[in-house]
Amino acid sequence: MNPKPFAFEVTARQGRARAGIIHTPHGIIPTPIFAPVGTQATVKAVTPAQLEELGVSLVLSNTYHLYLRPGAELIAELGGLHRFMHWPHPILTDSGGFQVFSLSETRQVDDDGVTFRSHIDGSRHRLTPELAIEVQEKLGADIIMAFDECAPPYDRAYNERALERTHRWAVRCLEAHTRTDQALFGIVQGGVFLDLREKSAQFLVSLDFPGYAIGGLSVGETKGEMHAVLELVDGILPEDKPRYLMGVGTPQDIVNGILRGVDVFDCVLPTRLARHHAAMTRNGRLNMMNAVYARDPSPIDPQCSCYTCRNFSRAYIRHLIVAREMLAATLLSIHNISTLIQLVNEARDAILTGTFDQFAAAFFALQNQSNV
Ligand code: PRF
Ligand code: ZN
Repeated sequence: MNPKPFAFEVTARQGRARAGIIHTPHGIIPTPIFAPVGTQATVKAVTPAQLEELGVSLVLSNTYHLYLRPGAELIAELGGLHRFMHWPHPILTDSGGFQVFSLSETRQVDDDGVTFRSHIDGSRHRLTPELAIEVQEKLGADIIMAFDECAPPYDRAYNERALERTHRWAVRCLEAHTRTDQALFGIVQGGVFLDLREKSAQFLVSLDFPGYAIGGLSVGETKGEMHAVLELVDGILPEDKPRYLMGVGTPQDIVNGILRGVDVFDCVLPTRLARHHAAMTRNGRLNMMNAVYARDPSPIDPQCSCYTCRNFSRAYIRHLIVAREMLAATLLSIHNISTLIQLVNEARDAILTGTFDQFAAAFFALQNQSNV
């Protein structure tokens, strides 16, 4: 038993890649890990029992959405988020900063916080670092996030201002945070500007967070710029703390992130693509509505061991989509999440056995093949 409610150990390394274990009050998270997103306290179309069968060890949820509906007090009254959504394993909540900026049309940022209108009913709200922490304490996730401002990646002046604000907010989040059974992660920002990223990482390291997220990536910058930021930040963040790359989730980005020292990923991609009839495989996406699958008896991906691929044909899944049956979204979500879980599991095994270089080379060779 680990005496501390939250701890991280690195168990193997290969180059910058690391395999490790995050200990939380609701169980362990082996890393590298992919966390599916349950924005509204549900991973869309998938039950917790199905997530368990998939081997999911961490689910992400959103402060912004749950604060607006049904409200943090209600969730606290019903025993907290784990109990409310019947997910007794680790949960991470995002702070709401990013969602206010991406979902709410009218919003005003000032040094104290953000005023915005609800995307649900247009009502006016104000989120501050203190309130973001208060809400996350009521929800009760194992890992909670600092309240940050994610600026457009190429706007230098905006990034400078947003960074100062994000840093002051990080200090206020630490001061507001009282629950000792939750780990509060700081978020590195700074757009594509390496000097700002360096400043941000160094400042947050000086505050000694139990873990660090890298925000403001996968928001329109190039892959090369994302990799440069990850490499820079990898050299500054402490090796004995987990690193979380927020909102990143294509198979390619995940392998590239692991290669550059990232431990945790989350993304809506597998579940969102599933609702748009797309199946993710390691060498590309398949549109399962395509008529070529009408009589295809094979599974989506013959290499995949998920519940969907073990039991259902492409023809059946196409039929469900064409007939507008809800099970289509469930079976595709299961397969897509499983693809990413199997990917990080194999990456972890490869790091543990010292074969990650070969694993990554084989993975990228497959990409090149499928693109010709
Ligand atoms: N900040 C927060 N959440 C996020 C991001 C961020 O920059 C991103 C960017 N990819 C996704 N989710 N708080
Ligand atoms: Zn599958």
